Amino acid sequence: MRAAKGGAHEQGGKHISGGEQISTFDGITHAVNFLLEKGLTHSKGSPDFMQIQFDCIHDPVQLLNPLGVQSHQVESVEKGQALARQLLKQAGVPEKCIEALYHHLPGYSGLGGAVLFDIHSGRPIDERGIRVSRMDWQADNYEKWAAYYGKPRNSRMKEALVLATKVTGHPAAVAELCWSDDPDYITGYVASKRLGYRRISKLKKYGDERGCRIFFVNGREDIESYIHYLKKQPIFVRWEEVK
Ligand code: WAQ
Ligand code: MG
Ligand code: MG
Ligand code: MG
Repeated sequence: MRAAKGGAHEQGGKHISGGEQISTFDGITHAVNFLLEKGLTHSKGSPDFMQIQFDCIHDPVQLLNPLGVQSHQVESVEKGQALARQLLKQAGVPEKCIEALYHHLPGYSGLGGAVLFDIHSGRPIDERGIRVSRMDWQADNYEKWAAYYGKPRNSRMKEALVLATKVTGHPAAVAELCWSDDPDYITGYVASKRLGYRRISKLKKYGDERGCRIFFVNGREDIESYIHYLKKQPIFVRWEEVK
């Protein structure tokens, strides 16, 4: 699902909301209703464009363990942003590349997708915004995980953790940097295979509608196959219960 206001995204409309699920055939009504509701009741406003697409998945669904979650409480946006840069460095993103990204960032808001950034050249690979799809976490398994770790059952963190687990679950991925474009949500994260999902309590000010979703990649890997993986490879996040 993707929803925008002022026309479709490609006609310059403002991105309002998006979402993706993997469903059985019998679950399609429920999934479509969930996504419709999500797009219609968003803090960024009411959309005047929405597209909900479903297509049949033929490929086997790959299972991935959820990234480990760690939360960092910071006093201010400045401290949150400084921590984000430090974590990106730890994940293997060169400092020069981080500087270059922040230079480009003001132009990336409202895309409704993510920008791939090459850590070697310090340049974006595709600035149109790529939408990751075909990923989910089945409710019963998620509930067990959330109960075990004492995590909130809200769908926002679940969706972000599913996306981050998929995005970092490929050899071309180095790290992800994200905060929401929703004006009422200021917690974001840095994720990588090695560091896990590192939540940072403040990465922007309340009321700000500028979000960020950057996938730092190793441009020496096959990026076309990474993009194909992001868009098409079906993934279920699945937690192995601790007995
Ligand atoms: N593929 C690519 N980019 C996406 C996708 C996707 N499936 N979904 C969202 N984006 C991009 C898009 O540009 C959005 O505008 C931007 O990310 C922000 O999306 O407490 O809620 O859904 O642990 O607003 C992170 C912290 C919350 C959660 C992130 O992002 C937590 C969030 P939003
Ligand atoms: Mg979302
Ligand atoms: Mg679901
Ligand atoms: Mg949003």
